[in-house]
Parts: sequence; C-alpha cells; structure tokens
Amino acid sequence: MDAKQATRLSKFLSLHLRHTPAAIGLELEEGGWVGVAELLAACAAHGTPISPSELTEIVTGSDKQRFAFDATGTRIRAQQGHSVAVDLQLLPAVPPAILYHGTAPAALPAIRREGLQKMNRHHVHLSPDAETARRVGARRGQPIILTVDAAAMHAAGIVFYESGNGVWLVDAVPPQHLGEA
Ligand code: HQG
Repeated sequence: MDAKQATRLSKFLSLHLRHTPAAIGLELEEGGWVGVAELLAACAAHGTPISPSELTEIVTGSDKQRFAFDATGTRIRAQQGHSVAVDLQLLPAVPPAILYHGTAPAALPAIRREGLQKMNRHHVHLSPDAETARRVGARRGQPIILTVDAAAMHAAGIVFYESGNGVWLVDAVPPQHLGEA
C-alpha cells in the first residue's frame, strides 16, 4: 500500500471511529471499541474495502498511533479525538510540569480571554513537546505554540488523562495557566 492510500484509509477510519460510526452502520462499544471483522465488513459495504493486513499496516504505521487493537486483536478503537459520546475509560494521570498546545493566530484573542476549550472534541488536546504542538498548529497555517502550566493545574485539582498515544487530555485550560513558548 502506498502512503497516499494509507492516508486515505486512515482518514476514513478516523472519520468513522471518532465522529460518524452510524454512517457506516457501526455502533461503538463501551470504550470506543468495535469488532475488527465488523469494521472491515462495514468499510467494504460502504465502498472502502480494507484488508486485514492493510488495517494492521495502518494501525502500526500511523505516525501518531491514532488507532489501537485491544489485547486480543479482535477489537479496534481510535485512541482519542472523538466527537461522538464515548467513554474511553482513561485513567487520571499526573502530567509533565509543562505541556504544549499548537494553534492558529486567529484563535489567540479568544484563547487569551477564555482559555483553551474543547470545541467539538471531548477534551482539549495537549502535546508533550513543543515540536509536536507545532505540527498540530501547522494544520491551520503559521502555528502559535502555547505552554500550559500543567503542574499548577494538577496542583489545583484539575484532572488530566493520557491517551494511549502520548496526547494529554483535559477538560479546559484556564487562561491564567497559559503562556507563549
Ligand atoms: C482552538 C489532530 C477559539 C484550538 C491533531 C484548535 C491533534 C480555540 C481548535 C488533535 C479555543 C480545535 C487535536 C477558544 C481552543 N477559542 N479557539 N477558546 N480553545 N481553540 O482539531 O488541538 O490528526 O479540535 O487551539 O494533530 O487542533 O486528528 O483540536 O486550533 O492531536 O489524529 O480550536 O487532532 O490529530 O481544533 O487537534 P481541534 P487540536 P489527528
């Protein structure tokens, strides 16, 4: 499978495992899981056939580890980024002292006023390093890198979760805990 095809299939999987499972007849189980066989049948039935080996290639080859199989290899889920209601059953974790968020210049005035909000997703997504945040922000043009005083937030009782792929998740980041890198 070439890189272009892998990206196309990965986007199709992201769309339906995070946002619109019902559009291809899927219902996410608790934790956001779906059966691998059921997923592949649904993809084929909706014009995007994916073979088991292509699926494995997409899961293991994803730069951001967007998807994960369960321990038995019979179920799969998106690790984060959902907009559908799903409880990923993540456990609270102690964050690194500083986390990062990449965004676009146009969002800055609102972010300075209101802090970071989860917008259409379940959580605000934070990166463990400035370079990752730069890449996230670059999806929207010239990136702005914000620092998040995660240590102070954690000390104030704000709960952080770490997704399986190193993204840190939190409900919101109040403006007083934001700085510019
Ligand atoms: C911004 C991708 C105005 C926020 C990425 C961001 C990441 C505000 C946008 C993952 C705001 C939301 C998540 C406020 C936040 N006012 N704008 N108060 N608070 N924003 O896509 O963090 O490729 O939902 O800065 O790489 O950009 O999908 O979040 O610009 O890991 O796997 O509102 O998605 O990963 O955008 O990206 P998003 P994000 P995947």
